[in-house]
Amino acid sequence: MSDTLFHKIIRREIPADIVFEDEQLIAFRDIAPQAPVHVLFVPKRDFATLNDVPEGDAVVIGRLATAAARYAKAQGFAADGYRIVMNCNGDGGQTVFQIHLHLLAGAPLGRFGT
Ligand code: D5M
Repeated sequence: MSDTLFHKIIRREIPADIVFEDEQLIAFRDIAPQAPVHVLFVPKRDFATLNDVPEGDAVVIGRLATAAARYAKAQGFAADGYRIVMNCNGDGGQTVFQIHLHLLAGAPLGRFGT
């Protein structure tokens, strides 16, 4: 396993406000929230960036998205709406090199960006 901050969270080596976990992914609150709700969905399998996910592993990305939708429904804001975002590499603003999906919600969001 790689050794990003998020791997350390998965291994419980650093604390996080975990809101969901199963065998395939973990979800925890972003430490620097950009919206009233800002949760990160992270697969347990290692993929540094979206570029590193082979076509055959597309289900990993799908699971992040469906887990985010399930969380939104469970928390009661799915109907109001939300945004999911994945940043990739420098121009995309990626800072942690283990893929993760941002879930942003809780207020009307700007048309672009987070
Ligand atoms: O997003 C990386 C995100 O990870 C960024 O929004 C801050 C967040 N972050 C960084 N460290 C932590 C810890 N320790 N807990 C929770 N959230 C954290 P990116 O898309 O790579 O820019």
